[in-house]
Amino acid sequence: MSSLNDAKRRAAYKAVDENITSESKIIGIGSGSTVVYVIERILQRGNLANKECIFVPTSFQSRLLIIEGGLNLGDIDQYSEIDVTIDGADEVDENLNAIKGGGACHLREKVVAEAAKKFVIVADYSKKSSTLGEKWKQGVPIEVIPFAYALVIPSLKRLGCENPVLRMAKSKAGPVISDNGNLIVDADFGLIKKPKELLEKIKLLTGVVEVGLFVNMTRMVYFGNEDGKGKQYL
Ligand code: ABF
Repeated sequence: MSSLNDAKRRAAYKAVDENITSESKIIGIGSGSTVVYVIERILQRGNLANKECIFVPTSFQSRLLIIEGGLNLGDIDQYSEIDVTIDGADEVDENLNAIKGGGACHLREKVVAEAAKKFVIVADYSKKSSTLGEKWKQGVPIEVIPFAYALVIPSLKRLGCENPVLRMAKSKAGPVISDNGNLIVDADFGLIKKPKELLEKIKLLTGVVEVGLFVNMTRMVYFGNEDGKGKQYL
């Protein structure tokens, strides 16, 4: 089996080649390491092809990728009708539902995904599962307003998560703060057989801003399998 980086690159290249056409003018750019290869492939098309396009970021990281690539940066307020958004994921099940937010960016990612006519995921084959929670063991990422943190923890326990964890910065000096100034709580619910049901329950909790479960949103997933057969779509 090829290396994961080869798979990321293959998934990203194929997703760009098959989904960013001459008709694609407003393009949502996700976050994470696989998306770096999406920008790489877009830049290979050449400036002329990119000149007419506007690229809408989903995070500080993707904003930097767009700027450093010399691409036209667009604001979601100006370009809220996006032709295609390409983003990464932490895990994808056989119905193309995804866990996202390992990078603490899932709120803006979900906004830019929802604004797109077509939402496409690029994720190496290690992210492919039959059921969410099978491989991704860090829990469902949940963005929470700081004021409500102490309320959300017991609420998540009542929903069945034994140990909701406040995501700390690598230095452990303090919590991860999202681009929106909120906290991230990772809540492990084990195997998630009914992602839509769980998403709805968590989303209703007071103080929860957004949940890293992307349900019934994804048109197509590229896993970058060597034989190219990794592509799945609904
Ligand atoms: C972002 O990229 C996040 O939603 C997700 O957690 C992460 C996946 O990162 P990578 O592409 O590096 O695996 O889309």
